[in-house]
Amino acid sequence: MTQNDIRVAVVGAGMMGADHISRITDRISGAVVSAIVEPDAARAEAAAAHAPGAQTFASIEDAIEVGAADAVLIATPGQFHEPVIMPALDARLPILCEKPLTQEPESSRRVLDAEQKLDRPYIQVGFMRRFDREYDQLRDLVTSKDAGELVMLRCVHRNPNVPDAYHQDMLITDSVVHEFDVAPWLAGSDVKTVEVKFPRRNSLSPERLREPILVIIELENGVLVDVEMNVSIQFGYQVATEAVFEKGTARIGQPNGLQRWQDERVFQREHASFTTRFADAYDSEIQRWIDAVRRGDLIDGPNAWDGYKVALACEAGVKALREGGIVEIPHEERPAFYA
Ligand code: ISE
Repeated sequence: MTQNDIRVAVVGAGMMGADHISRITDRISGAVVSAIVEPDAARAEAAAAHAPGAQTFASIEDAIEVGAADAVLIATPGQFHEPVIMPALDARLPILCEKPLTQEPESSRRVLDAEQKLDRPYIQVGFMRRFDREYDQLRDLVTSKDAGELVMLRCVHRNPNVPDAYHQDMLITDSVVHEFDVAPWLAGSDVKTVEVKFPRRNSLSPERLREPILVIIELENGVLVDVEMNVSIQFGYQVATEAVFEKGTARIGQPNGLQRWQDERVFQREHASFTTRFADAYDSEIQRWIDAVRRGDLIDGPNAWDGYKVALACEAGVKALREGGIVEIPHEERPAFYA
């Protein structure tokens, strides 16, 4: 640790929190994990083993009270985000909040209201796909108009399996949440409507889930996005997009690396989890956030308004999933505070 290192409190030491703790300790420059906030003592202790010198706390308030951190990284489940964001905002600490910002538009609005009382945005939302090199290249292609206007995005989002706690609505709130952020970012336009279709059910899905699903998203500029959301595909983790332009197409997220031919077969490795598929994107996201905090810009990525728009899209998505039909989201202007 150097004197100028940003002291980060990581809140939540589950899978994502532990991943970020190792990342900050081993790969990020200019930052150190100074505090681990986790009510489960055994979990906190296990996480602290990867963060030399970090103190452990049962609540964010305790960590703030003793001035244990300069910035806060929130990696708890979504329903616990607001109670951590509010005291951190009060203490004027820059925040990187894992997706979602909060789980419903009402709580996201409360966060926006609290943040807009400050001088500028303090909250960055952890939509890591925006930091993936190929997504970035695709966005450049869209804005360059080299292939003409973008007309469609065809997305696949496939998980080999999901934990027991994953329930039906999470197809939208935990998984398609990423497309609700990244598709508008790629296409430069907000979500207008959401519809969910059910193909034949995968008999290998856990009994509580009816999936895969096909989510059809219309953006305000007319671009149509379809997402195959699949959480029992068994073979591996795959997130890919084909963009259809007026004069051509482009694909990202194709398998890469060594190809092997043997015994009349062709092999190529596929990811098993988002932690490896997006490892470089997470590294870049956290490094850029730390650099922004050190510069005094505080954030460098999706802000709380983006998080709020995604919460609106998720609410529409859950309604479409439960009740069917095409669910519309009323247009709202982005406040100048979040320009
Ligand atoms: C998980 O929570 C994530 O955020 C992953 O990126 C996503 O692919 C997965 O479906 C979610 O469960």
